[in-house]
Amino acid sequence: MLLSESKLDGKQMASLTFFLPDLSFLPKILKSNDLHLLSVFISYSNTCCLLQDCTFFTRKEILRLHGRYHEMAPNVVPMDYTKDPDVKLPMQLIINMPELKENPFKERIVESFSEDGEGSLSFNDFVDMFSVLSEMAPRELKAIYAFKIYDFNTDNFICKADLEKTLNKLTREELTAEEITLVCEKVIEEADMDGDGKLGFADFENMISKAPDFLSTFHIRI
Ligand SMILES: [Ca+2]
Ligand SMILES: [Ca+2]
Repeated sequence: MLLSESKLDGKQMASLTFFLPDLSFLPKILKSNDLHLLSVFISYSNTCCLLQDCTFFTRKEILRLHGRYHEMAPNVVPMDYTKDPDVKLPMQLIINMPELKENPFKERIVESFSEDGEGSLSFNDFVDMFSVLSEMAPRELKAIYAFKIYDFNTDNFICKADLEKTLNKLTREELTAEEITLVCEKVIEEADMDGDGKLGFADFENMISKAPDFLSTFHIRI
């Protein structure tokens, strides 16, 4: 359903406009120009905003996250955020956190949450990242970011080359190149519902709905 096709009543519109300005995820989704992602996101963000003020963390957890962010670069990150400082930490610092260090997708994860697209994270980006990766984040939101993470060349599709990279990381290069190619062809053949030879978000969503455990690996505790 495209956003423009949705028939919202006045009350729903009011709740949308109430929630939208606070959504720090939104610019990134909008950048992808994908209305399907946007409409999926809005329906879920409404639910989660009602629950917990747009992040899945309590105030105490956010303070703890800030402690972690601060300790990576005490000279750069201020303790006082009331003046809205323009501070970003480079990817290299973030991917060395114990929570991410062993993750084969660590660079892609950080890139996917980086507002500047270069892998640097502001504190907001940092909170978004751990929020989506937390166990409380809804499956649909995790699916949106999983798709972004596996879309290595950021063209809004998961093609054979993206899948090959994913598989190489997952199997730590235990499969031969031929085996990888075969598996990728098979995955695309089975999941490509509209027959364009690559996986759009709808194909991907459908594929992971058949693999209930798929997103359970998408959790990080902090
Ligand atoms: Ca791609
Ligand atoms: Ca397709």
